[in-house]
Amino acid sequence: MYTAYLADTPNGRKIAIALEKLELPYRVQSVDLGAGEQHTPAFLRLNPNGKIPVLVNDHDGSTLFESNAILFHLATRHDGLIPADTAGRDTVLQWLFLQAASIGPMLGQLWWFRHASPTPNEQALARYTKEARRLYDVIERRLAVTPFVAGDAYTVADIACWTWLVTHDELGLDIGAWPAVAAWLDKVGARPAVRRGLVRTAEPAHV
Ligand SMILES: N[C@@H](CCC(=O)N[C@@H](CS)C(=O)NCC(=O)O)C(=O)O
Repeated sequence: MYTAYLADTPNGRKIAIALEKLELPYRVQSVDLGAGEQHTPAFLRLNPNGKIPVLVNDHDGSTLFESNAILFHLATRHDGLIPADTAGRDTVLQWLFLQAASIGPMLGQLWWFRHASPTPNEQALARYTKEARRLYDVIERRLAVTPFVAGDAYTVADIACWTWLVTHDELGLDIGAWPAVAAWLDKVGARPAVRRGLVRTAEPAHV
């Protein structure tokens, strides 16, 4: 049994989607980011970085933070979300790092300057819109040659990228500019485990 400390955000949604796909038992512990629960001493003991998600293995008490580290951990211990061969795993890691290092931070900044900044900042909006568009271009080029982000099979790299790239409307980006990404977003979004994971993340109080 796992306890997943989550909020209904792109990085939180990843974990429930993976746990659903792997059919692992877990409970969602909702973290109220608006109330600052991620900064409490109890939470900082789980993640000194003060961010969700965190996954606790209730069996041995071990904890993991960083969403893509959690995805990789789960995928390498259970069948179904990563290739068995080392070259295939390298490719998955490559896309997981790109998501964590670029897609998450750039789209996250764009969201903040559009929806949370107390003062308008046209330069920041222009900069992060340009960089977000460039990253959609990167995934468009990739999906023009492979059906999934890391190659022929659906992997944790798709989960990591999907929860972010699916937020295009909130970011003011017209997905029509990226037809391969749009088709992949629909294809991944229709997967039953993705739908279940989104429900579990959105309604943690009920589970
Ligand atoms: N690189 C981290 C980023 C985690 C992250 O930014 N989490 C956000 C929610 S998506 C958060 O906890 N924000 C609250 C805060 O920064 O105070 C990961 O992939 O887990």
